[in-house]
Amino acid sequence: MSNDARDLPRVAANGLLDRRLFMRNMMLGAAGTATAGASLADSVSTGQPEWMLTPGATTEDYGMPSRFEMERTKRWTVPPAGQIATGRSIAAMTPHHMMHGTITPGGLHFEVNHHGIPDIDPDRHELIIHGMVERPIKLSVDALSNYPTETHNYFLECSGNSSRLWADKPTASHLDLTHGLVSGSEWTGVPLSILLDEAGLKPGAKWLIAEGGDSGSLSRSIPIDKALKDSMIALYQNGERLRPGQGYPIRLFNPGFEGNTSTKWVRSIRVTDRPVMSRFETRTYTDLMPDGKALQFSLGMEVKSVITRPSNANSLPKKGVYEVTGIAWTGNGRITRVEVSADGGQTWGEAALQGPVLPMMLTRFRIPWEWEGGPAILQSRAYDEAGRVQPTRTDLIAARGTKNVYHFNGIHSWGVGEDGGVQHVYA
Ligand SMILES: Nc1nc2c(c(=O)[nH]1)N[C@H]1C(S)=C(S)[C@@H](COP(=O)(O)O)O[C@H]1N2
Ligand SMILES: [Mo]
Repeated sequence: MSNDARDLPRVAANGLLDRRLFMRNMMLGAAGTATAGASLADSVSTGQPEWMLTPGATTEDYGMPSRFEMERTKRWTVPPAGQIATGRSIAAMTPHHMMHGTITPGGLHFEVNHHGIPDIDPDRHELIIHGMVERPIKLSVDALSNYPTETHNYFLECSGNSSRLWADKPTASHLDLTHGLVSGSEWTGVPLSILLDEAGLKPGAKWLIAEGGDSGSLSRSIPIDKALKDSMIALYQNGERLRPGQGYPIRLFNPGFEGNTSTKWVRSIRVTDRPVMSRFETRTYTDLMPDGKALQFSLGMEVKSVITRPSNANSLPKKGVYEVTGIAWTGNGRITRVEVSADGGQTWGEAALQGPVLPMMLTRFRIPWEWEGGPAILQSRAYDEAGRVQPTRTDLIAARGTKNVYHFNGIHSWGVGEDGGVQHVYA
């Protein structure tokens, strides 16, 4: 095989290479340094670090990540960790520049808590299903745990994710701040249809109002069709019980819908014939259009993607071949294709998708790219099985104006400078 990147098959301008090159193990410019055989063997017998000299720690009841990882792999929190919230909400953003694969570790899942995280005793928490039902039911967490469960990998995205990208100028340079309010997990829970069936829906039941057990009890109205299709009362996340910030001990989970409908710490589900018009669906979470009217119940999340590496957090140390990778997702089902551009959207190359590609879950994409040392603008564009394509920022704004703060799904651009620095730009 040739060692010269110039011989590698190009699929788009400014250095984008064929996605199949990874399978042929042709990563050039990799970081490993070759040392002569003899000196390498020496270092194995002489270079013993202190942790090899005495027996190590014992095991723990509940294991934690390495203290080195705890130190460097952090969510971006607002307000910063340890400070007292003065505003209404507290958020934590997933550091996607440090993530690989598609599952977000529990401790790094994003969080939006409008009224803090309640410290709920699972033995005292109950879910009540009432309203337009034949038989209202009350379920303890224990009782819920005995129902049949389903397990699915799903993304969860706050509709306010990427809201800064509506601004005139690229204000937030960091990936955490622009795309940190989306995460992916394996969720296990009881299908809501089973519980609604047990309660028995009365004729005319069209919506349900889910209310959380936090002090401000966030409530949202959810169409009954969605609830019967694939909503669940989630108990487990990535095999363990939900984390407190994710709704411990139980949360509603509406796959593909905007995050705020997935009521955490859920304690009441009331079946009704109409939406309740709670403040979270009138004052908050509506989308103001250019004509001054507001879209309401814009519940589904649209097709979207972002390059997570390189990003502002990883500049390019030298010319060479790099993996450009990122995540794509859509509330409409599966991602079917992701393209990457290195010239600001003039030419595009198809990225490889990491399988299995699951509906309403993060899909990782990657493509090899040779950075020749000149300026570049890296972008990704996702397609889904509903035939939707991620719009350019310009097209999105032409359609929706800039009065709105939610549901930004436009193409994101990373500008690469001649010094290898990477920064968020508008292209
Ligand atoms: N009870 C309750 N549920 C809630 C919230 C909340 O503040 N209280 N925040 C909502 C918002 S705005 C989002 S985006 C998601 C975030 O879920 P996560 O914190 O598990 O990522 O939870 C939703 N459910
Ligand atoms: Mo949200």
